[in-house]
Parts: sequence; structure tokens; C-alpha cells
Amino acid sequence: MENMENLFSYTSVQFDVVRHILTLGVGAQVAGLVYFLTTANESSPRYRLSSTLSAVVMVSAALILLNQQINWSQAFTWDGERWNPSTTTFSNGYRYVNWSIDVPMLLTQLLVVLGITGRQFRRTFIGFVVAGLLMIYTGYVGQFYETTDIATMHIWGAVSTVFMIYICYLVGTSIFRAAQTMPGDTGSHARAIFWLLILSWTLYPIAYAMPWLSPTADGMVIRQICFTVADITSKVIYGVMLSQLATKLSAIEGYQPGLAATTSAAYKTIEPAYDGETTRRTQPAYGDGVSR
Ligand code: RET
Repeated sequence: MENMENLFSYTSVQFDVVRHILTLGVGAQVAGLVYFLTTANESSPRYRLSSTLSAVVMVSAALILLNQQINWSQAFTWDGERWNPSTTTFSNGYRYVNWSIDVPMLLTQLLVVLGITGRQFRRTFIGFVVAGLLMIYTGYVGQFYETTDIATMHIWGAVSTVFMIYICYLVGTSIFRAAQTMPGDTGSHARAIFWLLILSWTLYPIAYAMPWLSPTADGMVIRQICFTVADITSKVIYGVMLSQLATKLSAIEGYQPGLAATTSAAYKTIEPAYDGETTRRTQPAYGDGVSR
């Protein structure tokens, strides 16, 4: 009974919005999985780990979100007018534990695509993992207090926020430093990924704070919407932007499948690394001219 969702009755619309949005979350992760598996080969082997890690995140996120959807559906019973708390309790805690996997993966794939290696990779990677886990577990402890002791929830939340700010600082310095020397429009593509990460990650503490911001049934619905929008943007859209950046860089480095992919319509709409004409004139066709 630790989470505030269990304290309210819901109208049929409120209840349905939550189960629908959680189902949307599952669908988006499964769709992302198909995307990452099918486009992995468009990036050269040095960047491909990014697609693999995105695929790992998709599987882990789809499973937890399916669990949340089932948990929500079982936690309330319909009395003909409203959905009332049942004997099963709903918990957001599964999410936090699941982030132990996803947060390190998402941050590592950034380093892979930025081409950060050696000592700098190790140092930043360790910072990401340690600060990431501390951010998650302090928040995990804090959310246990949301129905009993808001002040304690705030203290743990504040500690967690310090770690989030440190991670954002590490992400920012990694991206902005690398962007200075990245070719063509790939630097601005990388900077756009930074802003997406900041915006999408900010939704998580907002969801955490809902028992303080709006301790109502509507507040709980808004919390689940925040979580789902954050899940889709911080995992699926972030992963797509990173894998497209990896494909652009692969094309610029002369990797044939990358060159072929960046001439497709999908890349034309997002400032292609090469326009189709240049590519056609100077590069052999897809799958051609590799080693003969
Ligand atoms: C918590 C607690 C309150 C304060 C802050 C938090 C931040 C959570 C974040 C989670 C990101 C999760 C991701 C998951 C991907 O699968 C823990 C809610 C700052 C930023 C990206």
C-alpha cells in the first residue's frame, strides 16, 4: 500500500486512461525493438553496440510495463459505478528497480556513438553507473514514504536530484565537447540528443512528486501519463536519434550500408549527412565495391 494510487477510487475514464497509456508504453517498446533490430546493420560495427543496447532496453522496458499494466488492472474492482481498491496493491517500485538496467545501458550507448574510448570512456562510464544507481535507489527509498511522510520523501528526492544533475553534467560535457569536432550536421544532431535527454528525464521527478503536487485521483492519472511519456521519449526516441546519428557518422566514414541508408526518405526529412546526388555520383551501390 506504499504508493498513493491505492488510496483512491477512479471513474471509468480515469481508470481506462491509465491502462490504455500503460499499454501504449508496451507497444512503443516492442515497436522500438523491431526498429533497432532491423536497422542495426546500417551502422558500422564500431557503433553497433548502441542498437544492441537499445534492443536490450526495449525488452526490459516492455516486460516491466506489461507488468505495470496487469498490476493496475488487478488492483481495482468495478462496483458498477467506480473502480475501487482491491486486495492487490499497485506499485511503481518495479519501475525503479528496472531502471537499474536501463539507465546504465542508455548512457553507455551515448558514449559508444560519441566515439569516446579508453580512459575517458572508463571514467565517464563509472560516473554514469555509480551516480545512476544512487539516483535510482535513493528515489526508490523515497517513494516508500509518499503516503506517510512527504517530508522524508522530499529529502530522498532531493538527494536523488543531486545525482541526476551530476549525470546531466557528465552527459552535457561529453556531448558538447565531442560536438565541437563532429562533421557536418552531426554535432547539432548530438546536441539535440542532449536536450531530449534533459526534457525526458525531468518527467521522472515530476511523476515522483505527484503525491505532493496533486494528491488526487487525477494526480495519479497524470503521474502514469508522465511516466509513459518519459518512457517513450527517454528510451525509444532517444535510441532512434542515437542510431540515426550512428548511421550518419558511418556514412561519413564511408561505410556502405550507412551511405545507402542516409539517402533514404527518412534521412531526407532530417537533414541528410549527404544528399542523394552526391552519394550516387561518388559511391557505388549498396552492397557493392566492398572487397573485390
Ligand atoms: C527519481 C526520484 C526523485 C528525484 C529524481 C528521480 C529521477 C529519476 C530519473 C529516472 C530516469 C529513468 C530512465 C529510465 C530508463 O529506462 C528517482 C524519480 C531526480 C531521471 C531514463
